[in-house]
Amino acid sequence: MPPSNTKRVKGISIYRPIVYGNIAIPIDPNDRPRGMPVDHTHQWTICVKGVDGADITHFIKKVQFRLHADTYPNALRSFEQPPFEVSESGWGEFEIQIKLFFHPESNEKPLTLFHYLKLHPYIGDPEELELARQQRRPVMSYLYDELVFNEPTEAMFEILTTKGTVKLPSKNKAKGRGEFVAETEQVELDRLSEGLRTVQKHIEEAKNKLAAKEEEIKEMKKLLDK
Ligand code: SLL
Repeated sequence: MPPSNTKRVKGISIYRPIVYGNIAIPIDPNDRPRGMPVDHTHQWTICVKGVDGADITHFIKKVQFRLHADTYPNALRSFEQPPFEVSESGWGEFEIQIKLFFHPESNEKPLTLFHYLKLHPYIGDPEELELARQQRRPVMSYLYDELVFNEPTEAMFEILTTKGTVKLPSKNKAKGRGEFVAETEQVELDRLSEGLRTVQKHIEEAKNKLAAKEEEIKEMKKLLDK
């Protein structure tokens, strides 16, 4: 019998990390991309993706981004394949509704997330912010989140535990459900802390790079002042 789309696996939650948000790059007025309206100040991309390029297509079927309908034509942008992202240009910040659709096996309703498109740097040392603006540094606003499949359907449990990066050793197949679940949870925990460590490492590396660049800028400024 194929695993059920309705019967749920009791007492278990499966987490899957995602990252969503935007990067915005200020347009150089002296090097404006051809055909771009003169009032557009930024090019930006909003996306939903897995951590470290991890596949999310085995649980996400479709992603819809709802842009500012008064100013963007075809404000609803849908994607059924990765990359789940919209690249646009514009002049203003606004809230983007992101709707995630799951595969029918999951029997889950779509999930709506909100992301405020960020174009401008606001927080930080005023001098640094001014410098960031002058140098047209890219602005980023991303969020790490975890989707929780609470008591997933048997079919979704099967998908989540066999597709993507979690591969259960085949010896599990012969076991009773009790042991199977306990081991799966341990695999999940290991995976999550591994994921968290990877994200923390990325943040740390990005911070170090930024600090080094800022140091370079300071040195350059000193030279200029001489
Ligand atoms: C507001 N926050 O509440 C603003 C809306 C909309 C930004 C900002 C459109 C670009 C284009 C654009 O940048 N919209 O005209 O193609 O009023």
